[in-house]
Amino acid sequence: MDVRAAVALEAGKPLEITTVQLDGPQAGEVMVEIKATGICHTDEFTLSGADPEGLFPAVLGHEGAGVVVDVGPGVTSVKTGDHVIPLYTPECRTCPSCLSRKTNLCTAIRATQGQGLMPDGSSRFSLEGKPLFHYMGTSTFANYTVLPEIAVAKIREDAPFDKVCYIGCGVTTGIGAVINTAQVEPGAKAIVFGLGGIGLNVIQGLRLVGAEMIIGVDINPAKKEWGERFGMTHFVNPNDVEGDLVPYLVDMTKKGADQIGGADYTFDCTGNVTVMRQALEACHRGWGQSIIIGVAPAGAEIATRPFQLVTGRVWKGTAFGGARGRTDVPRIVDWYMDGRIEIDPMITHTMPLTDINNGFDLMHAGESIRSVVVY
Ligand code: NAD
Ligand code: AHE
Ligand code: ZN
Repeated sequence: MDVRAAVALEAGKPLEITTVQLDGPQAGEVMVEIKATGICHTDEFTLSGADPEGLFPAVLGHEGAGVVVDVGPGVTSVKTGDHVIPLYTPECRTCPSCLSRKTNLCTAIRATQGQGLMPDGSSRFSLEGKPLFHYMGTSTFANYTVLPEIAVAKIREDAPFDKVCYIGCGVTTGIGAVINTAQVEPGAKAIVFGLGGIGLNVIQGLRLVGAEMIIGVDINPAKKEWGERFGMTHFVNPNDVEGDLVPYLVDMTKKGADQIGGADYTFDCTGNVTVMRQALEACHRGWGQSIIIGVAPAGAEIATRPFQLVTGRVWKGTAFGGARGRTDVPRIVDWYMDGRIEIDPMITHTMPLTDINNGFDLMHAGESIRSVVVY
């Protein structure tokens, strides 16, 4: 069937809005009519050519919400008419990783997903008879897409697609990093580096769990007001700091008898490896944990003195906030619908698919928190 898509024909070029062909779902797959999709920095990362796994031509997009319109043979967990959020981290519940209970990184289909293909090794998308690559197993920059059954979370039907699509990545990643990965306790001191679509969700996650001190760090001064809106208690613009940023941040956290200083938890939401080092070194000696959320370009490496780890600081990473999608995403949708978490103010721009490149321009200019394409 013909569907409308924004196609990444090659790295570094704007997306091409065009009609592509989509084949129906095979065994264990579902077709979803995508109603809305967010534009995450990771889409920009891959489109820029910085992603070592980036493949072209492809249909990008991984932050969607929509309705199941067809199911292939053997599908049992969802049916036509169900409202769903696509999952770039699936949850098969039977692979060694799912069964380990130690990770959310289901490995059932990761190999073919990374090759831009469905689990049977083929693509459902094509353009003028030539296959297009899928992206992150989701390809939400098309008004219809095909997904493995294990890569959709069924959600309640009263949740608005143009808001809960953000739970498909940004909201879950930020809040999940706090709750699942760092397991932040009430009263903690935390520093969040990068107050974009992910960092602001880390901040609202920290507020949710009762963190006492939430320091936001961003080189864009406009982010001060944004951080405060979601619970940030202090703002630091590194460009306004004389001397080294790390001792400045450590000093801010010194309190009472504890004159060592350092945060209990820090979060990198920039993807910049220099910032990742600052985030680790701003942690408290003996127990501070630094969580890497940002994704860095091909070839980038992190560095620190091993002494930082010898003295008890911990470096961790998180993908999709450690969330098990089919289990956790419906609950996060409930939190939104019950008013426990905010989404609406972070969606600063909405646009039709024809204007999707404008969404990327707004991100580059630092003018948007989240742009959402509404089909
Ligand atoms: P964004 O563009 O909305 O926000 C990035 C923010 O970082 C901006 O406010 C920018 O001003 C700030 N920044 C840039 N350089 C900085 C510096 N040197 N010091 C302080 N602040 C700086 O991006 P986003 O959508 O919030 O994504 C953030 C990162 O998280 C990206 O690398 C993205 O690819 C990654 N990501 C990872 C996961 C995951 O599962 N691990 C999920 C989603 C996004
Ligand atoms: N392909 C990149 C890495 C990209 C990456 O780390 N993606 C995150 C999700 S970012 C969502 O906005 C992720 O889920 N990682 C785990 C995984 O299995 O991909 C690279 O560097 O090769
Ligand atoms: Zn994302």
